[in-house]
Amino acid sequence: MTQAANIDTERLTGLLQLMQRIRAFEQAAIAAQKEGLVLGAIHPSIGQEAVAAGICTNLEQADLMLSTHRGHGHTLAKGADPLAMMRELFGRAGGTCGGKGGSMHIADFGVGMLGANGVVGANIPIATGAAHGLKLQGSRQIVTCIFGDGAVNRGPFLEGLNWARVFDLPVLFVCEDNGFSATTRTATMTGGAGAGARAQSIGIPAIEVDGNDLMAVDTAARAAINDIRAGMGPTLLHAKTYRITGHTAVDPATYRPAEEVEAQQANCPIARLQSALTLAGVEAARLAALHTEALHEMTDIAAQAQATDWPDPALAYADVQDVGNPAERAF
Ligand SMILES: Cc1ncc(C[n+]2csc(CCOP(=O)(O)OP(=O)(O)O)c2C)c(N)n1
Repeated sequence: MTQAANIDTERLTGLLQLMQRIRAFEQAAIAAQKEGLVLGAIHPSIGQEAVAAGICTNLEQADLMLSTHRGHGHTLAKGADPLAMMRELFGRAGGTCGGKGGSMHIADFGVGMLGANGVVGANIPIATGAAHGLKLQGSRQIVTCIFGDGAVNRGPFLEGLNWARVFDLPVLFVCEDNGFSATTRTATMTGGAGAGARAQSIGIPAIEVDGNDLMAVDTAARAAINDIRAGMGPTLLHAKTYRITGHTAVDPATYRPAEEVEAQQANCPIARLQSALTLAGVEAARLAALHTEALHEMTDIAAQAQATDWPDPALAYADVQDVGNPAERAF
């Protein structure tokens, strides 16, 4: 009650709107996947929206970010255009990567989004390298690197965090811990206490936060980002959350009990922030309108993406790393 009375309702309503837009984008993408419109897999982050919103609201547009195979929310929260993102999922012209990358490779350098990454943990050393570059340039920008709890069990986690500590690099590592590594409970394959404990063993401060509590993520991220920008080197934020949908849009997620998912639906960050805002006096009708507007916006965006041309075949080899005649070499 006390906390609800003191909150900045305008700012938090804006963040609720962002979370609704992220969820609606993914719901539209899931519907499109079922119609066969999406090329390649998509990995929804439904239930995890507070991590994206709570962190990105404290970043500047020039700050850099790297994400995972589950990166739609992070990318939208960083400021990418949802129509360009949807076109990318549909493989169309005007997609963030010209329709060649798909869901797992969305990048938009214009808003500092250096890329989602389908290789688990591979974004960590890339983020560290980007942060090293910023430090050498004397920039005030920082890098945020978001990865899942499964990535903590891969070598690049140790390598990237160690390098970041040794060179005091401006990077916020975020373990977005949804409890699962694809379809396996991460606890069954992780020694010790996981992300935070491992970061601390390397000398990196770690903060654990309820990743379904937007206000808690916002507060923790702001403090960490201020410290990093002030030159204190890396921090790790361990945000505990839950993925309500399956691993991919077509995964029925039979590896977990229905009661667990039901309980988590009530605990979802959107429901929780809505309750807090209602308690603080924001009209229920205003909050409900955010939901409806987001659904309309993203349904319309999916229709626009579907109506967009396919990319010009002449551009097939533009902007790809391989030069010369890759098709010939491949066969
Ligand atoms: C190096 C590598 N190994 C395995 C995979 C297959 N894979 C895709 S997602 C995933 C689980 C990753 O777990 P986590 O980082 O916790 O993310 P989550 O999907 O649970 O959100 C795995 C093993 C991969 N993409 N890359």
